[in-house]
Amino acid sequence: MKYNTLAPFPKGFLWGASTSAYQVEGAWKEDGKGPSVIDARESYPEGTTDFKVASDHYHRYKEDIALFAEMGFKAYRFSIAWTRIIPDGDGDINPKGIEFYSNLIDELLKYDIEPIVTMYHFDLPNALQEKGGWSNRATIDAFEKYAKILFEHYGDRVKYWLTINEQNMMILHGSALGTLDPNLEDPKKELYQQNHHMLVAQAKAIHLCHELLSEAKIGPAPNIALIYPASSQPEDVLAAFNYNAIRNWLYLDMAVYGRYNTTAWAYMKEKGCTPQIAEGDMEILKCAKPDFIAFNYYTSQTAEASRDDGSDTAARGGDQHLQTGEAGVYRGSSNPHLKKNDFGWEIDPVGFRSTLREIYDRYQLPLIITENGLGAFDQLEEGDVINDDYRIDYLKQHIEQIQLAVTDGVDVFGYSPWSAIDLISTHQGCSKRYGFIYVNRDEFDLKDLRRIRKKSFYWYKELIASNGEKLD
Ligand code: BGP
Repeated sequence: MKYNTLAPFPKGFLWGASTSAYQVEGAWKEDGKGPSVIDARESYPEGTTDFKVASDHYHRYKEDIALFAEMGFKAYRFSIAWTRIIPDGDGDINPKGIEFYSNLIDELLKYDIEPIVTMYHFDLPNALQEKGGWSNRATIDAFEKYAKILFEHYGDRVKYWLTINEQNMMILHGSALGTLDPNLEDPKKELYQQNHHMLVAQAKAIHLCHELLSEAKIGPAPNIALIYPASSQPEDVLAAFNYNAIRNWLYLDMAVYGRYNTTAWAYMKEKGCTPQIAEGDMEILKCAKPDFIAFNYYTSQTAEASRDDGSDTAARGGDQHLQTGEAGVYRGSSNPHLKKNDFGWEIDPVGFRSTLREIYDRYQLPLIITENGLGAFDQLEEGDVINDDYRIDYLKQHIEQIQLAVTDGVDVFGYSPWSAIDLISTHQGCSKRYGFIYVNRDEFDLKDLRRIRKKSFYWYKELIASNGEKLD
């Protein structure tokens, strides 16, 4: 639809940006923090750093938040490291961990920045992983206990809660994200059992949040990307339906309606990986009602009919860690109409609008985008200048599409791109930068870690000040 006049961004729109604990904080074993599965990782892709120091946000959060405030952030999405709060995931509370996030939240509120808290962003306590991680039902109880502690300590100040970051990526790319034991005999069966446990844990957290905090809002935070069929050939269209169901709707249908998506269930049955459902699980899943949907969007994806000849798997946009395609289900495909970023990820702003519309049509809940952004090799030029026009361009094109979606009638209440400040990429080191603020370090040379405003910093500041009107 083409409009003569666009609807403005809603008043009070939450402009901000995101980070996650293990990617930004550093201080990996300070002040009583326990090891997470990320800390327990033994190897990293060649030439990339570990997460021990990251951007040293743990020690510099005041300086960082002052910069966020200078940009005019209305919100900041960050995650809490479970292992700072409960070092072994299930035992005693670590007062220093409680104190750190309490101070961080107070610092945000000092500048009227709304904290948006992700409760769990990939960094499961390693002590729980050693006891089976999400394969073990006890992890559901541990998560509920952890959630209760967060609500009790921060619920007076935090209004927006996100349960689990990108659960769908943990299931689809479990081996890349380190949540899956690679030696398992039947990894897929195990993954969908883990998935079920995470869904139950999420439902319990949603329920608890509503019980304890009358003012708070809580929602899931998957990575949702609309899947296009590679052509209008009916078999390609069906393949896209399959992948949409397995990648996207499985997670949201459960979070919102408390039921397994029909196609996804048929897929799990065919693959012999339907989870064991304990008595009472479906009731718990059914009664948890999220207040909104948060989702991360980087790009759309494309699928074609499976050829079922062992050649259906393709790397997502050239990223070997993130393969798509599965025999008999769909074949990973690329989209010839889209440009790619430096890392081979396709760029699709229009697909963003379509994704927003599709989610809203399906679930009719307010939406917030909790990740979207461009990873690039930024160059620090003389005089502390970073001309990241490509990032501005990416963000601008995506923000334009949000406004179109708002005009389409989609209820969007915030935009929190990735990332507020440079941090360590999940599996591509710190040279893959996303931030509005440059952190002066290399993969193995920490230099002075000083903060430098990028060109996009000034651009975003103006954009926020105009509530999304001033795009150029
Ligand atoms: C999302 C994760 C983030 C972040 C982002 C960028 O999947 O939620 O933690 O890492 O992707 O991806 P990458 O770091 O691989 O470039």
